[in-house]
Amino acid sequence: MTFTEKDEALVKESWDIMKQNIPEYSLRFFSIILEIAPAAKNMFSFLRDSEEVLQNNPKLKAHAVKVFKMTCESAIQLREKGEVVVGETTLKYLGAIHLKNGVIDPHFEVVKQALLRTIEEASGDKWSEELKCAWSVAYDHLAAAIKAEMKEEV
Ligand code: HEM
Ligand code: ISQ
Repeated sequence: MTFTEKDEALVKESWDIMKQNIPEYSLRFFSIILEIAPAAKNMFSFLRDSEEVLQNNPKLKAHAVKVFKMTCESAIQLREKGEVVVGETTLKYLGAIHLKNGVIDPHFEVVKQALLRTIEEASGDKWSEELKCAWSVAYDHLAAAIKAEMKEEV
């Protein structure tokens, strides 16, 4: 599938909406992950180590934002270059972090569903099949790059 200028615009537009309320959407994103896979909670050090409720967790917010931002950047790259190029060190680092925390392939589907649902809620009547498809494609490319790196680490 080619990633068109329109796809890129769709992704950027919904990211702009999300940016207006980062605390709400990052919390929502994470809550949906835990709804689908409650056991995932123990994987996140910022939850293990703190008694703080999700709402006030600055680390959660910062992490969730990175995930959205990276997916958004991968959309831009897909359109510009036709592939996702994450910096070599970043990718190695992400591969290692996820491997270390016990992330396995099926988890990526959970995070994908949570990401899409968050965007669906955030974008309201702007939500469409096209928008969903654009984010899915961008996410899948990014996820594939991280998964590949995780396999190399073994
Ligand atoms: C950490 C991105 C998929 C679980 C991180 C970090 C980023 C990130 C940026 C923070 C690294 C740091 O700054 O220290 C992504 C992206 C993903 C993805 C872009 C998909 C395309 C997943 C999946 C899981 C997961 C599928 C499984 C539930 C974790 C965990 C950490 C982490 C447990 C460590 C958090 C901590 O304890 O500090 N991820 N991630 N990630 N991610 Fe992901
Ligand atoms: C890290 N990796 C994937 C998804 C996440 C969601 C919220 C916080 C951190 C995350």
